[in-house]
Amino acid sequence: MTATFARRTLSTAIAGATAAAVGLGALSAQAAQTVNLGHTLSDSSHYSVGADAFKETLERLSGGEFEVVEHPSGALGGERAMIEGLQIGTVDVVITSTGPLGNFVPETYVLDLPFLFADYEQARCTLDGEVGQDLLDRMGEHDLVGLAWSENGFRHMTNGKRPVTSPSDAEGLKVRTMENKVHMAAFEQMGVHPTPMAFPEVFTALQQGTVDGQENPITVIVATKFWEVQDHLSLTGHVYSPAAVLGSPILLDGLSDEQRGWFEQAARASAEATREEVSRLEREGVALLREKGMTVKTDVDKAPFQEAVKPAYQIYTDQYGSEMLDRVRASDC
Ligand code: EAX
Repeated sequence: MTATFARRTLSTAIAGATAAAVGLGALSAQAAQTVNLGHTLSDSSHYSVGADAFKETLERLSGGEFEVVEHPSGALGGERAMIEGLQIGTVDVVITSTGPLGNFVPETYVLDLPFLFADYEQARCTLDGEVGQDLLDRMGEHDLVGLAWSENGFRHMTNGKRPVTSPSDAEGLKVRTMENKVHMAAFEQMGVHPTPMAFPEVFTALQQGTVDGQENPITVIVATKFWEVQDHLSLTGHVYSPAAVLGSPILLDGLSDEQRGWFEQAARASAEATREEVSRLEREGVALLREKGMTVKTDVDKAPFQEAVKPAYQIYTDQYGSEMLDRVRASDC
């Protein structure tokens, strides 16, 4: 090897190493890790308010180490598909109702019992307490990370056929339900024909008359413009619908405690922002829906509905036992 050749090789090697170091430095300063967050509702919904809060909080706490990309409107699929995505790591964070969650974490079915909670205060208090935390923890046994309880709202019935103020008015209607055994059992008791369906298909199914009605909180009815395909809304408030902020164990199990803490804080900020938006829509949503042309029955006597769906409790406890239900009832909320 000649001296000249050796020098050139050395200087080339140094130049290469320097370029690599500069490149790596620039990369670590720039390359935030992408966090894909999905939900089924529109970008004007209470879930999007929660997704924005999650993004803002995680990016701020992590100093830009993570970048959250929001995928609203079911762009990553329905809620069941997204929960499966969390388990296999194709989605990182999901805001979802408990609709399909019991299929994965049966302990959460207790929350889907009709008329379990009397009002928002009681539901939020229960989810923020020991029972709620236990349910979040148990998600870890089913390849999911329970980050926080958020909110969808009390569900009400809409349909395109007739005003509903009693279970007998609802009898015979074909109603889209979530893919949830407890909800389906309750609606069967009421005499309606439950048709389980993923949320992204619901608008078209109503438009085409595949089903007569559906049930969802004011929040969802507003965000999805259901007034375009449904004339009648009855404030049945037949069940409280929680939402959960869930993470993928594939992402979260690889993080440090500090990083995981940022995700938990972001999820709590998301839940808080969502609950505020739910409360706002509870105050203002009905007037908006009337303006859009829906007839709204606010004077619904809940007692006959409550009576009609009572057997759903027995069906639930026969299959899942009464431990969780007893704990919800025994809580101080
Ligand atoms: O979570 O499926 C439903 O009706 C849900 O309420 C909706 O996807 C929001």
